[in-house]
Amino acid sequence: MFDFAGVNVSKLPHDHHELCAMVCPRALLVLGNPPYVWLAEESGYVSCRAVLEVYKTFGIDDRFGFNIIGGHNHCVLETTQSNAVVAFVEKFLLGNTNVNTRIRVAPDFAATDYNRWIQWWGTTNPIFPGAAESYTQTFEPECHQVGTNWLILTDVNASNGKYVTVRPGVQSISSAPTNSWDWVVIPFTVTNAGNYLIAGRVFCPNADGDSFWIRVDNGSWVMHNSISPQGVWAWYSFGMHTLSAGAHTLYIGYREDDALLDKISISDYPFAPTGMGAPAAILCP
Ligand SMILES: [Ca+2]
Ligand SMILES: [Ca+2]
Repeated sequence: MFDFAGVNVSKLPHDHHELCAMVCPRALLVLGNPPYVWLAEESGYVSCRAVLEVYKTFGIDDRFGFNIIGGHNHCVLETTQSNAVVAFVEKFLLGNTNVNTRIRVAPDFAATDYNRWIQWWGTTNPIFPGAAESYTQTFEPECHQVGTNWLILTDVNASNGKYVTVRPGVQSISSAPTNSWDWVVIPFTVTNAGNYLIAGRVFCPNADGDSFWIRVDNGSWVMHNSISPQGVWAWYSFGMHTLSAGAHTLYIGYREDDALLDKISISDYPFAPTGMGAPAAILCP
């Protein structure tokens, strides 16, 4: 459980959905304050979405509301939260049945894929959506824009038989290389806003050849160093990325030479592929 301590407290919606669901069929309003990290509001939000399914099942979803919003001190109500409290008091303590209590406010988590956690509800089979139901796209870097400082080389153990790597002796250790001829550029599109895992099938021979720079759209370059395992083709996670629906661009910059890149996977399934991964939609000779 220590994996979910400290700054990671928000990553595991654990048991509060059960605690809140026990309040049903009585009315319940959940309030939150996302900037306070230890309140774990993203998991609180997912828990609220789960609780809402319970109230819906009983046909009383007006009895459950949540307002998880920042911009106020700890234990101090923000204006829309005060209004939410008043609405619940009006309806459920004073009997004013015309008040709207279907309050679902959590602007910080508009891109949070809560459905991943609750999609099984009603099936009696509590499992995550599998890789087969996920939105996954793969790309062969050698078939996209490969800067002239890179080489396209062949290997029977590489997907599509080819991989890319920087020219020997060319490195960019302390910051990402700045010119387009230093990059591999892969445009891609996602149909839904959400969190996506970007993974690369890489071969890193040793500690002097085990790193890349990664950037998505106009974001910051992120260094990935000490990639493991070493000495084999393997999938490595370049991290989860929150993406809006629509077109995006992945930039890969070299860092240490000898690091090889075979394939890229972008998926809302939160685990890297195995083997060669799914076939890429765009191939080249
Ligand atoms: Ca290194
Ligand atoms: Ca390849």
